[in-house]
Amino acid sequence: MTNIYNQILQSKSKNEKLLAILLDPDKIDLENIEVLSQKINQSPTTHIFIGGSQVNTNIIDELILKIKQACTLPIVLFPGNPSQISDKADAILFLTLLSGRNSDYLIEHQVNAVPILKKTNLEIISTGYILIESGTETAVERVSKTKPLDRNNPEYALQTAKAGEMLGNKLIYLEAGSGAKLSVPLQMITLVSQNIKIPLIVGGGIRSKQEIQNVFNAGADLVVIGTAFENNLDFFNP
Ligand code: 1GP
Repeated sequence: MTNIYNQILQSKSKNEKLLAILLDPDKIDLENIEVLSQKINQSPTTHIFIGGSQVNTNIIDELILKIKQACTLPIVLFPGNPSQISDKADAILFLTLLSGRNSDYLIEHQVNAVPILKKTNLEIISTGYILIESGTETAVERVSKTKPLDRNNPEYALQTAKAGEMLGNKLIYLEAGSGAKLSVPLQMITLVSQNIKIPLIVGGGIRSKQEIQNVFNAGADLVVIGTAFENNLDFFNP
């Protein structure tokens, strides 16, 4: 059995930063998986996240199996809803949208996911997911029908993250939304990371290697890159 969460904890204790590539199954051409996997293998990526707010295609199983042929990195589901669960992955971020007040994304989808998860051996990692306002409406906001938190109120983001930690979440994910105009403010990342004990994931709108470094320096333990790599497979080239 894998233990991806313990590895994340160990990395955090050693201050080793982690980097996840987010692959949206809707945007991936299965014919290109070999090249994509090769690029990932040549990059500093430590985890592959799979998911999206609204995945329409039904290729998640095939996508994961193809990646696994070419790549040994842990594959973690990052699902927008229970239809995106695949037993071919290694783990799942079992998300609850703490910033929103839509009960579907707070608990309904999670209840519906249980019978599906029971048939898998996925490692389940309880994750408090917090959407931060990022300049324009993002897919998460649209699909979840929730409002993001005020980007100028880091204290409230921290209060929300602390609630997740107290409820037993094992990770906190500060999310600006895929393709976000503005990424999560560094000052907010620092305040949250300094006041929670569990690892902190940050993603959304991070477009350069310098920005990744800034987000790590601010206190993120794991950074997620989706759009920047999707648009340019050579993103990580020196
Ligand atoms: C989205 O945080 C991830 O859930 C990645 O966002 O596509 O903007 O990199 P980007």
